[in-house]
Amino acid sequence: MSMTQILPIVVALIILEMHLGLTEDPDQINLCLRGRDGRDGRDGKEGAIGPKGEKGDRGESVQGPPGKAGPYVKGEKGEPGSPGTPMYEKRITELETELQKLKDNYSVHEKRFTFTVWSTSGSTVFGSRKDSATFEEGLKICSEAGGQIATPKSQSENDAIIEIVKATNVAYIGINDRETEGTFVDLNNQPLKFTKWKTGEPNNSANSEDCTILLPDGVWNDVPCQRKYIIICQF
Ligand SMILES: [Ca+2]
Ligand SMILES: [Ca+2]
Repeated sequence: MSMTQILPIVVALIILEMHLGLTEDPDQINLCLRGRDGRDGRDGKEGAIGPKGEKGDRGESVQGPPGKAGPYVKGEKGEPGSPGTPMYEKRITELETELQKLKDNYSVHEKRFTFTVWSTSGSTVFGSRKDSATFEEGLKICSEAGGQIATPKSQSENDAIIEIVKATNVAYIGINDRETEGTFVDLNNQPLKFTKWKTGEPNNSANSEDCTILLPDGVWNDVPCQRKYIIICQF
């Protein structure tokens, strides 16, 4: 074998020896055996569009700041008001009203002072000035004195009225059936809870008896309202 044929073989052995002798690192050995990594390949194509995401939470409502005030617009001038009442005129009117009330009150008491016969039952006071009048006139006499025609609601009140009747003779009481024939009521149109009718009464004699009198013996009789009897008032 000539030198020309031997030399490549020697060089190859030397290179092999260099790799085997210089490093024992397996990676270096593999590198020598596998050669170097190639270049990175090109980027791939874009993937398909993914599914739609879930609906997000509802946004929070936030009130904005107030707007600017509108423009000032002057209205038309109003009509003049009615003149005011001076304070002293107002006070005079108030005093006149109070004076009239006092006069009315005094008038009631003035009439009551003219009553000459009195009796009582509990807190109820009966009085008469011995007027003879129709039932209608009697209503007015008692009203002007601040009362009503005497209307007994118990034996005690009936007895108290009898005291006056004995001194004045027969007197009206407030019992009547002017509204409904045969249905006797008091002056407030309330049904009676106490009665003291004379035997055979009320008989509505001649179909014309709608008012009632109290007789001296304490019993009642229906009579025509136009007749005049003593008026007894209660307060
Ligand atoms: Ca009658
Ligand atoms: Ca009668």
